Amino acid sequence: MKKEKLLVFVFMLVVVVGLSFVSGAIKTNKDSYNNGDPVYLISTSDPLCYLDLEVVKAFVVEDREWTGGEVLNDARGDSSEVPNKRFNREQLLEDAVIGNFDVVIDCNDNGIYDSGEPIFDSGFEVVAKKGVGRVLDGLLIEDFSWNYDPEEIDLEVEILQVKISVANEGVKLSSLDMAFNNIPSLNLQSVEIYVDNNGDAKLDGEDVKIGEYVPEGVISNRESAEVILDYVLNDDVEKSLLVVYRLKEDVDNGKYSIRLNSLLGVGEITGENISFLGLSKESSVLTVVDAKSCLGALALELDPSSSYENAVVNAKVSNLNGCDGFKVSLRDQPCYLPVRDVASCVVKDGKCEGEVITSGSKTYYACLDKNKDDDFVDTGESVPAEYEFLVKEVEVVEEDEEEDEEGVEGENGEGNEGEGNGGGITGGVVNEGGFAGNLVNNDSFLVLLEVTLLLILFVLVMILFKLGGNARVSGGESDVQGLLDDDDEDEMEEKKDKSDKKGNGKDDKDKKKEDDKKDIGDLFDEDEEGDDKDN
Ligand SMILES: [Ca+2]
Ligand SMILES: [Ca+2]
Ligand SMILES: [Ca+2]
Ligand SMILES: [Ca+2]
Repeated sequence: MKKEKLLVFVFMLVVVVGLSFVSGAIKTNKDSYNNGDPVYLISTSDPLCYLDLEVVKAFVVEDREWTGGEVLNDARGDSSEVPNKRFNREQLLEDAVIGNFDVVIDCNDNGIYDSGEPIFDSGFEVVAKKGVGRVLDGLLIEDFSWNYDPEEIDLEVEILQVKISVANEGVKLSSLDMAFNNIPSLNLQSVEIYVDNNGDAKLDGEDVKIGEYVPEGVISNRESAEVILDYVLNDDVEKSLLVVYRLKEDVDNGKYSIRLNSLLGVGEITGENISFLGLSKESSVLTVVDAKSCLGALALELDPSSSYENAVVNAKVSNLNGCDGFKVSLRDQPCYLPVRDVASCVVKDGKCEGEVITSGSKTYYACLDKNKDDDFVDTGESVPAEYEFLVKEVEVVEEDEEEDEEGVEGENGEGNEGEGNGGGITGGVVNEGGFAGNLVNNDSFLVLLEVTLLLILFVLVMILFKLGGNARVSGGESDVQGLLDDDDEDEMEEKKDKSDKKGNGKDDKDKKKEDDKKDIGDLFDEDEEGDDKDN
């Protein structure tokens, strides 16, 4: 019995000693992490498992009570290998997700936790990082003035845009605190907060209202207000908030602005209250001025609206109400263009008149800045009127070609009558050149004609001489004369004379040769006849 008791004792001792070798051999580098953090395993036992293995399998499993025999399901999808020895850092997780976990080393690789295998049973937790919200400057809205305009009712004014974003987790926006700077007290319908989805700092159909403050009565200077918001701002998404005043028609003239003091929300994961960083932010300054008094759609009448000559035209402006004392600019360009007035007038009893000196057909414009915002683009602020410069129908002589032909014949008179008609290019040139021009052109043509005729005559005379022979020269001469006008006869004679003088020496030689062959008497008589004519 003593032996048996001894054996049992020894066995128990071995088990206890064995267990002591494997228990508490592993742990993670921290007990608590944020989502996204890396997680490392530390081994304090060498070896981890009393087996001849280089590496062993490590399981990250959901936290539970372990008694032995539980199946190991790795939270990462698969187990990982770690050295079977003492080590300081082996990465288990790169990017921790939220939860509570234990770590088990499966020494015998059977996918089951066996009693005695290394285990980190107290485990580690991964908790969400608290969101961090920020407010940044948005598009700058310049200080501006506003007045009530019954012809173009617009009571919404955008006064401030800011950008908001949050890191680590989404945030449900809960409230916005703001303080007014009103001189005097502000009479408005509401202050509205929009998510400016198209980021243009203008209220439009893209934008979504997420809260509003409706005051009871007027808001005095330095008063503050809280706007309850309903909007979830997602992690890592930047949005723009737009603060819009919805004014009342009878808001007092004055200067108004607002300051955002705080923006609060609740973390979507952590449930923690989050106060946005980056506040406060001041809005632009709204200056409310007198409501628009000058009303009516500007009308313009030109008297006369057409004429045959440049004239003084009365530009009559009318159809105005409450505009007395306002200046109306009269222009020959559209009102939106930065051009000088051609005339102006000051409204009295809803109308006025200016004198415009016309110069050709034109559109004239009347321009009146009814709402005093330094432009002419608002309702009924500009109007055009047509002025027509009439031209008398003048019969245009379409005889340019005929005129040219007449000019050739030396009849210049009609060409000169074309003054001011502005015919074709040719006509214009003729007119500009006047009589002298025609003379030059016709002269050169006449000279050309004369030279041509003389050349023909010369040739004919030469033929005559060649044909001379036995033919009767007197007969040939009469034939030639039959071909010519009476007018040209003298010129022919003159030319012939010149030719005779030039060719005298040669002619004499020819004559001597011919004398030898032909009847000398006949030729001699002919020469004498020609000489007699010249004389
Ligand atoms: Ca096992
Ligand atoms: Ca546990
Ligand atoms: Ca917008
Ligand atoms: Ca205007």
